[in-house]
Amino acid sequence: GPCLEAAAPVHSWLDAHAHSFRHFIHGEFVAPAQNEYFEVFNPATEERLARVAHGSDADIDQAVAAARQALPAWSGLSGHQRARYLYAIARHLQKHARFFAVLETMDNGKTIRESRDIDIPLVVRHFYHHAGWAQLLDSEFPAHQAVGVCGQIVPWNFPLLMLAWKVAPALAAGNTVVLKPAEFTPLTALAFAELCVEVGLPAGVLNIVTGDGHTGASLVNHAGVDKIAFTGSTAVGRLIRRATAGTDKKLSLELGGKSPFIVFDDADLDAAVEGVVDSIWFNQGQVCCAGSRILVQESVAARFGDKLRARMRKLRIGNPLDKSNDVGAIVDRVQLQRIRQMVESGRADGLSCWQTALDAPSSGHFFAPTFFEDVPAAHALAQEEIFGPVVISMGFRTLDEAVALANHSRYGLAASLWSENIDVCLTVAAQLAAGVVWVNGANMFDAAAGFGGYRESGFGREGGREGMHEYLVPKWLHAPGAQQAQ
Ligand code: TXE
Repeated sequence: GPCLEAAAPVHSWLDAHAHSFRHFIHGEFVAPAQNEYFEVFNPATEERLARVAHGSDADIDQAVAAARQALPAWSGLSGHQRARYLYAIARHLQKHARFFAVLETMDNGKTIRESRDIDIPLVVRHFYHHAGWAQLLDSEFPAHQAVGVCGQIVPWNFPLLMLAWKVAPALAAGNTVVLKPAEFTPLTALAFAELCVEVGLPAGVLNIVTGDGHTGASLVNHAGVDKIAFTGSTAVGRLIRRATAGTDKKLSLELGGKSPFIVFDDADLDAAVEGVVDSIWFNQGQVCCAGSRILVQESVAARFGDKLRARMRKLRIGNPLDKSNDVGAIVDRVQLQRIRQMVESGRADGLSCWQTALDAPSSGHFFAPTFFEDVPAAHALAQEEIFGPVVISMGFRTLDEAVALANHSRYGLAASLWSENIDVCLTVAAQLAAGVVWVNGANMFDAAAGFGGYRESGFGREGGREGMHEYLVPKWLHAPGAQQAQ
């Protein structure tokens, strides 16, 4: 029978808020200026979870003013003092880890196994890691200062993790923040705001304005913002790049991908098949660095295809709160529709399409794991980001052909290489246009590793030392005698 994670703590939290949430500005929950709200649903059940404030220009203005006001005191603290807040946030997240995991699963549709074992532990790790950077700031970045007020816009696929990737380095470096969560998944960010109150983070250091693309655009266009950090679609990334061109705003973009997953003939094929599971069925394929394009050496292609289908038959799809399920729900009806259309167009073009049986609740937004074999490299399914549980494959003969196919993309986020020959992996890795390369693995993240793309996958890095540079500006200070004066 099903082994369900208890949803009661989240239900009582929602009840305690009367299923209604306001913006978080200057340390308080503030009603939206225009009194507009939007609804948030659980995509696995279509249950309405809450109504959430819809941010207007006036709300963004108020949040930016709060961040501006808090900036001198916050950036004036020593790194060591800021580190204490980040450590406290990490500890509190750890304490409430199960609550955040369940809330994330109910808001987003991802399986509880994933939010419990991957998302929330990575969030905690991210705050610990950046507490470390804050502590070392004066010795590691002696001639730098904070950028200022940062506008951060995050997507719905890893709501709290994307918040952590952006908020942790920004605060560590002494910036203040206005964050705009994605409209499908704002709830963990709001619970995080409560946690910041609990740890005594000074008012205005982190502000959260909920809303949609209009709210995001209002943040991008606000003259009081010094930096924009965005993760989301390439189309919106392009709009933001245009909107910030000719301004003095610093910008980092983490956009789409169509990452190659390359299987050489000497690979451990069973391990590679498990790699595909981590690559494309993790988070229902709604992952910017998903290995959505399998390139497989022709001599092993048929065997690999058989093994993959056999593994797909064992995937369990359904209620994300059921601890035994591998694949949960698609975040929203709109996304489900996009995935359906792309799969239908592939079928209409006569491509070979294989799907698992789908035995999932009919009320939720579920989609069966799908495998298109032998897709021509120029076909839309081989070029466009599907952002769903859909993988395609194509064959190659030589190493050079593998590299050429892998780089035949406007994206360049990640790549995954499978071979028992490390020379092959290193030779290929050196030639790929990809910001992240995994050898005999997929979707491995670490707070210490700078994550980001080449080409239309964006620019800037999140995590590690490179990530800190996104939130600092260098300053060469020439002051003879200053050493003695101290
Ligand atoms: O993304 P959007 P959507 C890709 C994926 C997916 C497609 C559409 O292929 O199918 O994008 O998803 C905010 N100015 N990715 O439409 O619109 C928006 O409110 C400022 C890849 O949901 O890019 C949300 O907070 N902000 C991806 C965030 O941008 C704007 C993750 C992302 O939403 C805005 C998500 C505007 N004009 C989708 N318009 C990844 N790289 O991980 C929207 N937003």
